[in-house]
Amino acid sequence: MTAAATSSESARSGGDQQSFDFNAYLAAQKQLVEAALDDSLGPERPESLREAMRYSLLAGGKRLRPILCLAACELAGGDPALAMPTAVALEMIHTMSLIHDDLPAMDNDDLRRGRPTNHKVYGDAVAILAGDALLTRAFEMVALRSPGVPADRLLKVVGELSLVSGAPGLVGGQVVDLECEGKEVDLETLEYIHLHKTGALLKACVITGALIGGADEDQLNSLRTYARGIGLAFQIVDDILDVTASSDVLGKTAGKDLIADKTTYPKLLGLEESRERAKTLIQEAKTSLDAFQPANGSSVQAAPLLALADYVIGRDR
Ligand code: GRG
Repeated sequence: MTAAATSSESARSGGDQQSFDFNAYLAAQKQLVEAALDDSLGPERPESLREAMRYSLLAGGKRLRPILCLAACELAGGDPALAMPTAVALEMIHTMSLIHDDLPAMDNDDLRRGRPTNHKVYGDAVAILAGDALLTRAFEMVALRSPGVPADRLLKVVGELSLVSGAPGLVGGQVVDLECEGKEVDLETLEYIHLHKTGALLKACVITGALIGGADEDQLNSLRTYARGIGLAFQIVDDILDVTASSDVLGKTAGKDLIADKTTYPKLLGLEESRERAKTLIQEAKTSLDAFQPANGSSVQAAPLLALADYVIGRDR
């Protein structure tokens, strides 16, 4: 049995979600992910680039994306250890997007994951290139460093990663976000931005994990609904935390949306309605996992993804 599979199973002491120890699960998965991330960047040259890549990739963070990928793989019946290179790839894409998002030409931020942003330490040029190298390394992780996964599944994973990284995903969402700066934005446009900037990558985490685990089309559709719900809810909570939490707790500059007069869910709906909307989305996401419940009503298989949905809404950073 693999290390990744063991940690997930050992978090369950009984047959239902109540007996699933989510904190133990999260801590164990995080530890596995951190080790895999550390392993993913070898003694490559030039040293300056390697240092800049490691600086942001190993700077901490919740590691929600790789953990979602591992959990979806397991839910689909696969060995989560086989999904680890893809989980690492997803965290690399996420980290790349944070490095680029923080650049002066984009959000122009000084603080990320509790430390100075990549460009503040290494300069704009190296920060851009470190992001580029992480993005391309992500594809290498899937195509060249995923032993034991059938090639047809890896090809589908590469397809998902290329869609999410490009115009139909992160880049498209970021461009619309930049174009909307200083303008009145309606709820539909806000949702478009967040489904592309934030939701698309969370969806890719769930779908790639499930593909590696061998999910069928019905299961993938249920997981798409799940991922849409947690993706939007994640961003609503992010907008709420920008107003309610401190920079110390967040590890990034709090209150930036207000200062930049950005359209956010709290700005459009108010704090209370935003919270209600996030709750509804999480409930819908959890319901979509009913397709995975065994006939006896036990939620044992879906326990990690159900608990991760609650985590998305309950998080404080
Ligand atoms: C260059 C191909 C290419 C793409 C980059 C810059 C960009 C295009 C997109 C921006 C995407 C972005 C930064 C979205 C924000 C997503 C978000 C809410 C991030 C915070 O995620 P957390 O809270 O962070 O999970 P940690 O640090 O915990 O991982």
